[in-house]
Amino acid sequence: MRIDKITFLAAGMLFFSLTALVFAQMGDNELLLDDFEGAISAGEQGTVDFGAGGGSSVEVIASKETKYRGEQALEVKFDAVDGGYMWVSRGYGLTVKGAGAWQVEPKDIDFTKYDAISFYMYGADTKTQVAVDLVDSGSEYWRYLIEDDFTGWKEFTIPFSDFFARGDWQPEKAEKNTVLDFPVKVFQFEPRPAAKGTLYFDYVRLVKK
Ligand SMILES: [Ca+2]
Ligand SMILES: [Ca+2]
Repeated sequence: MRIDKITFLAAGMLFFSLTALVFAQMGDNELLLDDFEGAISAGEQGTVDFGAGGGSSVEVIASKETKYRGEQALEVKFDAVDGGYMWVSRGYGLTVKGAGAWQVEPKDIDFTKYDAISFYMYGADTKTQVAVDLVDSGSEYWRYLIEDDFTGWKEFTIPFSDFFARGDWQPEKAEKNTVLDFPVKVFQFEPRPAAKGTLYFDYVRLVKK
């Protein structure tokens, strides 16, 4: 009886140690920012800050069918015309307050642990570029361009050092110091003109490359 009890205790301790180790490693190397679960809705009371101008248009909904992880992904149906623009943003300090729906708030993230952002995009093979923007703590907009030249899910991991400060546009209030100031508080996607199609995004993380 005694041996059984010790064996049981030892097995239990081993299990908890391994579980703790796995969680510790996940915590060190990667942090889930956004899985696009829960309500995905439009408008000022919505949960995604998105819109378009200059003749372009964009619609954003939750996709239950095409998803990479969990119950759903972010579906972005767009028509990007020459001279137009659009944005699809999740994060903090935006006009749409409900877009601040990350798994963890920027102020609680130790950005020294991570050096890249990672996410999955389901391509539409439109041959257009998709701008991936980060907004830093001084409201400065940073950009990296990826190609929509594939179909199906593809993972992108973009080092912070590969982003460039946008020269085409910055908000009035931005501290335009061309330094990526942490914490980053917003990520956003913009399919660039001219193209029309549907893209999906899922499983946005901070990672250590
Ligand atoms: Ca998801
Ligand atoms: Ca800055």
